[in-house]
Amino acid sequence: MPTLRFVLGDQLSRDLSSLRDMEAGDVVLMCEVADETRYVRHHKRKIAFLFSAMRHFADDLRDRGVTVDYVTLDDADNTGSFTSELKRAVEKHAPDAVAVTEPGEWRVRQMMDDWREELGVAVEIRPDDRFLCSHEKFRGWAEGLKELRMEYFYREMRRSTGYLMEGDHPAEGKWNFDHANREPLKKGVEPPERPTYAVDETTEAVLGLVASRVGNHFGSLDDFDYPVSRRQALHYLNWFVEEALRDFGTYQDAMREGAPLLFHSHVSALINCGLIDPREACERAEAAWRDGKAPINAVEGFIRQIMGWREFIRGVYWREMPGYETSNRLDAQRSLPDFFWTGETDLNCLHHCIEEVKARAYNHHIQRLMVLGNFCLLCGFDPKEVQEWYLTVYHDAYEWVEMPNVVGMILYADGGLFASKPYAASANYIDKMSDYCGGCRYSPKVKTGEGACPFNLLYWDFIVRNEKRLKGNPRMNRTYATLDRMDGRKVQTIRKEATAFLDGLSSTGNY
Ligand code: FAD
Ligand code: DLZ
Ligand code: SF4
Repeated sequence: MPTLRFVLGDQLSRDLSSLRDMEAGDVVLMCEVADETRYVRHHKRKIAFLFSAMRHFADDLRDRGVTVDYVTLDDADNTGSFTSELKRAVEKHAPDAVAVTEPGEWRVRQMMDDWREELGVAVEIRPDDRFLCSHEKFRGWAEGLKELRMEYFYREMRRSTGYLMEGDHPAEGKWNFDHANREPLKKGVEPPERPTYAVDETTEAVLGLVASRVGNHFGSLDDFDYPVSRRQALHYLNWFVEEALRDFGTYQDAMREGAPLLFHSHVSALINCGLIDPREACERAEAAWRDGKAPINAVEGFIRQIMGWREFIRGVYWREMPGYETSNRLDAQRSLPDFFWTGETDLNCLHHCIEEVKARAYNHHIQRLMVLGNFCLLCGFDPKEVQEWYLTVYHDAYEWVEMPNVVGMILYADGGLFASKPYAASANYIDKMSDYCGGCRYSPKVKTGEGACPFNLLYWDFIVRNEKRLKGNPRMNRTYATLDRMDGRKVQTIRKEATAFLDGLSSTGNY
């Protein structure tokens, strides 16, 4: 038999490098394996989404005449890991060679590097060129730089891809329209109604399997309505471009109780597993701008997230691994509290974000960054525990994208490799950008004493606690100048109340 082509769960792209040169007689291997469901205890909804998407992708391949060896999680012969399943398939199909596309995670790359020796057959590991920036290109760009700044990387990407360029110049004269993308949601502005996708037989079977095998994992399977096939994913992307993109920019940072998706695309899980190509997402958005259907601040903002941040984050991961996962430059040691798993907290903003992630395996960027992430930073939660939480709860989470966002962006645990200062904020930011505070037992305006918002106490406690580490940063000058002017007794009160709050957090580690 010529070639066995092993496709992983986040490689569901017809034009994948390992599928490109298919010949008659080749077999595609796909497998649902227990090890992947439990290296962290992924949200049930993420596993159900991915298994259903894998099964639909296998059916698509079969419809095109491809032979697929698909191993389900409940197959009696399933041995439970990528390596043992590949070994079994090699024995069964006796291929001349195995072809794979490089994986998204370091731990899987290590497995792949051992396969040649373990399997006794040629294994070709091909680049994942679904990303617009190769490892070599990113390393070349980053070479010699002490600090990596996404904005400069992004400009290079704009130039090299030609997206939103008019000759040598950025469209409408500016690289970045972020200043127009910070509006809170006004009363009366309603997000559009989303398309939903009915549960078919394949998804039904997977939901049952997930409930029976990993029913004790975090989150809910109820009301599953997310796209699971290439056709549905494309429909969802097109819907976003037509109906939500125009307001995506303006309200990108806004938060509203009971409106988890707002004008966000909600396509990260579809891009990350391969059902949507990042290029087609950028191209459709750019076409909407050229056709006058969406303004530049929205389209530039969307393309920057995908072609800028997404590619940059992946570049950081592969450049910094291994070792990046243990970064802890602020020496944060506190355990994550139980309420991150239960949602049972009287901090209204955190309560809503956690309830939403339990229900949908999704929060939008500002909830991840400025509510949950900000709280983790201010409290000094252990970066390893925070990484595990973020990798567990989101349906779009893979280590290559989760880790730099957690270690570098929210926790400043890499000492500022790509963030020029910690994203630390008091309650004022959350109050300005959301309606959470109105329904909270705390007040964002109260700084100490009865009713004081814990974010206010924790913010200054964080600033004082990390003074030695952060004071030299020019971008922190104003903050430390304010601290220097603060009354010493007030600082003492803040620290005492912050400590009492932190000591009151329960972390049993039972979740
Ligand atoms: P939109 O707001 O509509 O943005 C469009 C697209 O841009 C996203 O679909 C995504 O592909 C890309 N994007 C935007 N911001 C980022 C970013 N910072 N890094 C990489 N891609 C980005 N994204 C993941 O895909 N997986 C993760 O595990 C993940 N973990 C995160 C952890 C933290 C602490 C933070 C702050 C962000 C994380 N993000 C992660 C990035 C971002 O929050 C999500 O991509 C986004 O919220 C997904 O929702 P959306 O599709 O509606 O995105
Ligand atoms: C996330 C995930 C899960 C839960 N299960 C599987 C699986 O059973 N089979 C599979 O091929 N892939 C799965 N994945 C995605 C992999 O974890 C992902 O391919 C690696 O982390 C590399 O990025
Ligand atoms: Fe969150 Fe504080 Fe606002 Fe309550 S008052 S919702 S805890 S920011």
